[in-house]
Amino acid sequence: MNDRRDFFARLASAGAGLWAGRNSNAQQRATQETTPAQGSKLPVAMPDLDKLPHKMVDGVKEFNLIAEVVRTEFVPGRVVDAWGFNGTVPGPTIEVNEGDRVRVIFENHLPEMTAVHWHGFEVPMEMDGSVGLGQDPVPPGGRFVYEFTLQQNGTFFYHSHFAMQEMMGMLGLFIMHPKQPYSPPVDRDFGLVIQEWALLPNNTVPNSLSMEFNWLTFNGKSGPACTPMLVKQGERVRIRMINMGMDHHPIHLHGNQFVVTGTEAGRTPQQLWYDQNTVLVGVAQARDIEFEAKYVGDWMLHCHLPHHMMNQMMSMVGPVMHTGGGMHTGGGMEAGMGIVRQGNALSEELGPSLGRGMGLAADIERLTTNLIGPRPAQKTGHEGHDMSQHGAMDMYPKDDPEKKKIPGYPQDMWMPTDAMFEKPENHGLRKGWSGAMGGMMTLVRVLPPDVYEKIMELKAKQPAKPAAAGKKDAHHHDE
Ligand SMILES: [Cu+2]
Repeated sequence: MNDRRDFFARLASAGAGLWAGRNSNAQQRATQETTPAQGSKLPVAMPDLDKLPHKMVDGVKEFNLIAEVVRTEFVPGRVVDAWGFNGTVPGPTIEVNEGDRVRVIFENHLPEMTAVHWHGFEVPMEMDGSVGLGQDPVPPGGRFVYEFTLQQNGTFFYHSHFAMQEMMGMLGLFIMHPKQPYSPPVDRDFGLVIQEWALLPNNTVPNSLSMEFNWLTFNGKSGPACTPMLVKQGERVRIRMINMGMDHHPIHLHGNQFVVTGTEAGRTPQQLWYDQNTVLVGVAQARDIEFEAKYVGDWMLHCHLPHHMMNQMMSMVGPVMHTGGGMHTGGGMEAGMGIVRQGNALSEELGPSLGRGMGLAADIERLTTNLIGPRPAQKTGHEGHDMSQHGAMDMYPKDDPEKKKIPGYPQDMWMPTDAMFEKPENHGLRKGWSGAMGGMMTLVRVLPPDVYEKIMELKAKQPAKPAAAGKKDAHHHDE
């Protein structure tokens, strides 16, 4: 708690100088203290995700990439059995330079065929990873060697070209640094992989058939579990984002205007840059944004689709009944996809289920409830569960008959869980910060130098994390 108070004291003094003259000394001072090396070889930082190591073999950069089942957690306690690469989902980031000769020794540890498509790469068709057209499928236990020379630069990615496997998570970032450094240079370069998932309650396996998504992730983590991007005031920042899923995501940054400097096809000419604060990252697209981090603060970066700003909560808010029993959310697959055989979409029977169903078996999903007061036993025969005992719903008085009369009430919930997300990168965040974070949401923390250094100190004290099972092979080949 003392740390937190100190932080705010420091923040207040730093802010006073800053806000007195946004274009003056505070910024210049911060710029001079920039630590990372500038230039085209500045490595891309991937919050919550690893890089794939390589070894040099006869002048070729050789990578070992393994497709496999990956057990992961989107937030603490939300266990997911997804498909990824080398022990992570999304897969580790591959980072090379324009002009490099690259060899990827790919192994399939999945129980079915697959291959790796190199999205946007100008490589021979036999190396494109489109099964049937350019190559045979890689069978379970099989292996395939991709090799190409890369004459492009920018933010690219790799993924399985089997649609259902894409929705199981088989995606990774592939950075090609340019021969001629981009201008202006940046001090920070971050990468974010955008994915969405359909996960039924009490089920760890994504439903790859679903048209509805209830978990949204950056680099395999959902807010508030996403590790913030740390920046010192005055630095120039690039954030690269790629999207593979069923939805386009309008990604919005708080407190800062940015320019879009690149797409999935590489660098955008400077004449085409213009100020924005929301950029649509469409399916199969990449967008690079850049900005000067002028203003100290903890700035949200998030998808602005309302349901993408939250985790699995859709069953519990929205048009809820106030009589206590609740209604089914989620019908069968047809209802979940909005197909109505009889009645109409707004009828009492179908209303809450349409567009909310998570597909197969969704009819055993929990009932909606108004969350006020004790809840009667569900019709499924399970013991009634009193949500008011969670303590997270303190915002709502336990019994308030007047409020219950207001149409639509309640909508949002406030569930701060700061203690679950204590890590150096979150040091000094305002109490209750985690209540604001959900779904596809992370932070760009623009820090005064002293707070930045304090966090670096805390990070240095952290024990090294053990490598995941699938990553051991890969680390062998590190230089
Ligand atoms: Cu979105």
